[in-house]
Amino acid sequence: MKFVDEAPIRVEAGKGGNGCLSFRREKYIPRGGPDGGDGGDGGSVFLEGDASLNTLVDYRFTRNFRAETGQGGQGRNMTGRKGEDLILKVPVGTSAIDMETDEILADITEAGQQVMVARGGWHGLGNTRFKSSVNQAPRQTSPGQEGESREIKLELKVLADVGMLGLPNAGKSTFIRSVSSATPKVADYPFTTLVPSLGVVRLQRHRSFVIADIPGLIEGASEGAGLGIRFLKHLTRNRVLLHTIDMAPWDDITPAEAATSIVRELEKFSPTLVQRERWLVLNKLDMVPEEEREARCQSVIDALGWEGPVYRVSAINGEGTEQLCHDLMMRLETMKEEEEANPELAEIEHQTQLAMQEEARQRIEELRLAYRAKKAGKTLEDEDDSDDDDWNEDDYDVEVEYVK
Ligand SMILES: Nc1nc2c(ncn2[C@@H]2O[C@H](COP(=O)(O)OP(=O)(O)OP(=O)(O)O)[C@@H](O)[C@H]2O)c(=O)[nH]1
Ligand SMILES: [Mg+2]
Repeated sequence: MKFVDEAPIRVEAGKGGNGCLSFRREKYIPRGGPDGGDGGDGGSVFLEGDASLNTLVDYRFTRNFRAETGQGGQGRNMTGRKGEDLILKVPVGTSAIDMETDEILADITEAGQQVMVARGGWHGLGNTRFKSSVNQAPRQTSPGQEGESREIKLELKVLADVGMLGLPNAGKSTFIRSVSSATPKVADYPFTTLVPSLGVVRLQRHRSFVIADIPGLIEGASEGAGLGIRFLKHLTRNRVLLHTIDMAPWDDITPAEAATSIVRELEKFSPTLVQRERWLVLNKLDMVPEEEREARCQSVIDALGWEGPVYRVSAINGEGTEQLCHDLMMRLETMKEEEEANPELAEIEHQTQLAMQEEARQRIEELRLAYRAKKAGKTLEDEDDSDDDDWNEDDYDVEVEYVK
């Protein structure tokens, strides 16, 4: 699942410093010549690729960027100081588009790569420059030029780092609402979320990650029940899965049963996906009387034989969610650092993703064939049987792209 993170910003390069009008004035040198220095160039604005960033969320908070103006020239032929360039750090993969002309100004494909998006104004010339054999005392100077300014749109295709997994109604969308600025629909009935959506969780400047809300999964999904498994495919690209469990369900299913049923479905879908890093998120604890909480949480942990991370939260009032997001951020950063230090790990990750996607593809293909066979059988039995099954092949291979 890709989504396009966008941020419109305004960049303004610095104006060039003006040239100076000045004559040498010294004792005993009655008619000193011109000595007005040139101005300094205005600073330019650059984009620079930064591997540690993965969203454009920071650019939603500050939108105007201005590089420094060049200083004016001075007497004694002193050149003005150049305005400082402004370097805007962006994630690798960012493109910058001029909003007026639709021209692509920059495609940042590597860390450290710099591309200018607004050129600083040229410096003005001091009067010294205008001296000639016929004009020994020019009074002419030139002004510094304006810097370029542009409205640009930054665009980045992002992949979710974290994926939500759980039964319908577990509180996945509520969680995303509470930790990001995304606002997926929340309601007290199953299958509220029908298509995946993404939210950006921003901890602080330059630290953010992307989380995917996918529709709930139910028992039998791998055989096509509910919304089926079509959306599980998206989870194959996430680094950490949050298995969310409703600890105060309305129906008869216990949290422990709910938890194990999801794992069974995952196993059927992709044995590699089930091995992925998964964290348990025990949700809606505000609904459980305090004295029962620990036993209920333990029942889920025991049922799963769980040894991984466990978080006890209440998505609706944000209890425990901050710590969870903090730990997720740390974990994602560590993974990235480890992969940078050891390219072998990155290759293993790549192969794992390919394996999961292949398993997903096969599983979906099996379902497709089963569906076709069923449909063919039906047609033989009864020519008029209307096709009430809502299998739509397009649903299975779509790469959903979200523009926010
Ligand atoms: N009391 C309480 N209610 C919650 C909590 N989290 C979610 N809910 C409620 O549970 C219901 C379902 O929440 P959603 O966020 O829509 O659940 P979901 O997992 O996204 O469900 P689907 O989209 O259907 O898969 C809503 O009525 C929420 O208000 C919580 O921590 N405490
Ligand atoms: Mg939902």
